[in-house]
Amino acid sequence: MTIFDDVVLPAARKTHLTGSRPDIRVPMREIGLTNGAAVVLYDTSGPYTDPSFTPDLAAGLPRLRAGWSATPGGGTQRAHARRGAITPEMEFAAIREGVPPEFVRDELAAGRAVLPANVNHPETEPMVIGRNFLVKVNANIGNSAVSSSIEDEVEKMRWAIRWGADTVMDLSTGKRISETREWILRNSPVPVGTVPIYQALERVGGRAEELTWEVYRDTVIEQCEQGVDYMTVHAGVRLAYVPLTARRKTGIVSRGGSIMAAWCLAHHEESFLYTRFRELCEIFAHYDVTFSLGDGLRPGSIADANDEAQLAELRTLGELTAIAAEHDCQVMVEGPGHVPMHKIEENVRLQQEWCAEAPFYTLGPLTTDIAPGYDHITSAIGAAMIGWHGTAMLCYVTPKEHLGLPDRDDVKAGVIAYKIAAHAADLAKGHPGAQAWDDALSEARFEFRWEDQFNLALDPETARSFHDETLPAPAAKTAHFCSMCGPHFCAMKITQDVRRYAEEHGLAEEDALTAGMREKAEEFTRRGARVYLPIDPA
Ligand code: IRN
Ligand code: FE2
Repeated sequence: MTIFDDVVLPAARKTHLTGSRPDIRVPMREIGLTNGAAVVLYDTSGPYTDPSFTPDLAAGLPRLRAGWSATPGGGTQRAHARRGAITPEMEFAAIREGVPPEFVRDELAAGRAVLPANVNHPETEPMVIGRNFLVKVNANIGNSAVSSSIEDEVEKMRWAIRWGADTVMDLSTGKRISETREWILRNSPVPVGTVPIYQALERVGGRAEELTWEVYRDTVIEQCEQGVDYMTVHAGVRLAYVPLTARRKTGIVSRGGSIMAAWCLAHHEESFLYTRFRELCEIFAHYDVTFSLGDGLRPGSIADANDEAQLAELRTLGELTAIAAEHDCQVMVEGPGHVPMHKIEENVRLQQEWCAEAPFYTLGPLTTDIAPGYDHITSAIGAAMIGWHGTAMLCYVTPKEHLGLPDRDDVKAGVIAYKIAAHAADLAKGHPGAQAWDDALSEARFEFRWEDQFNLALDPETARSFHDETLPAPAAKTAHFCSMCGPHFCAMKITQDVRRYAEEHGLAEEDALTAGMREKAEEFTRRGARVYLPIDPA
């Protein structure tokens, strides 16, 4: 993996929208078009895509929020929102979303949205997660005991946000966990999430039964001090629910969930995450770390979707959401997993009902189990649907899911698949402004502005290289066809011909179609009534 290559996207320029004070500078991505127009897009990529920025991993990113008010013990974003205050973080996030800051404040106060921003992560560019905002995408990175280095993980973060990941989670379980996380945090312009039980388990030599509240608490505090913005806590895996998984087809598939289930069984005791939850709330509130209440009992197969174990845990997550609210903690609730399409909507409905509309954050879900190697696709289908029904953030799944640790290409494939799902959901939800991007791309396509079509694409390089595989000549970039249909059968070209014909002959478009059709029919017969014409060298 090379560090800091290919950072700048073609025809993209970093612009900034300034807020009510000069240090609120919100980065946006402006794509310049060949017709002189420009399209401005939400930008997660941080200073890395700014050509004037020289990255220095050891020094870390500029501390954007340093002069802002967030301090340990100074109150969470939710607490500020509840007393009616608009913080610079809220204003920043509002500008990004194109909504009034009051709206962000009200959604945070209601617990319908979260703004994950640990007071010790000044490098982060504030963003908001909630069903009334753009659907967000999380990319998981992190090493395992058998694979990859610190540089690789920092590069994966940078790579994931280049393609549009809104947050990253560092799920490292291997060597040098703290050090890896420190490098990621100091260089991450997006919120960073973790699952602290993984590191706590390392500290007790991988023996789940030796975990204690104290080991866990100290791990959490260390991560809070470093600046982790949100943490997955599997506090809904209660002792009584573990037997509910016994007859499942795939048992417990959550890593954190299985650790806590093992602890509960070994001690035959209620989970310390559940019994000590209020103490945890105090710690989270002090640093403004956002809860991501883990779905430790999520279904791991189509057969187990929406079963008793899953729903019992969800009810408990609702109870914990209410407790966290008493402490002004920000809360998201995690969801599945593997769910067939007809059972997806129920997941959102029950979560919203039982968890006081707290933002839902789901892993996919995979809509079928038959395609290992393609689970970014099986799950992007579910992600699009669940996002449409109101899920606020989608945790990506890469093609390596169930098979191995994702590499650079897998991270890209996963993020792109999930950006498609999230944007499709934004469109279906009628999010104001979401369609402007589609419209700009469609216009470029219809007008054969190939360069614009590439540059507006989620993945410009791939679009361009696919086109150039068959028509690499520069002249083809202005041609009114591509190699899919060839010059004589391009529907868009024919439509344009019809329109021109109508204009020239003073006809309405429909009459032109009829007249044009007649002419085309004659031409067709004249040319020998063959569908596939010999290649026209002209
Ligand atoms: C998201 C929704 N449900 C689970 N997730 C993510 O799955 C969670 O945030 C974490 O990044 C990852 C692994 O969690 P488990 O397997 O420990 O539950
Ligand atoms: Fe799975």
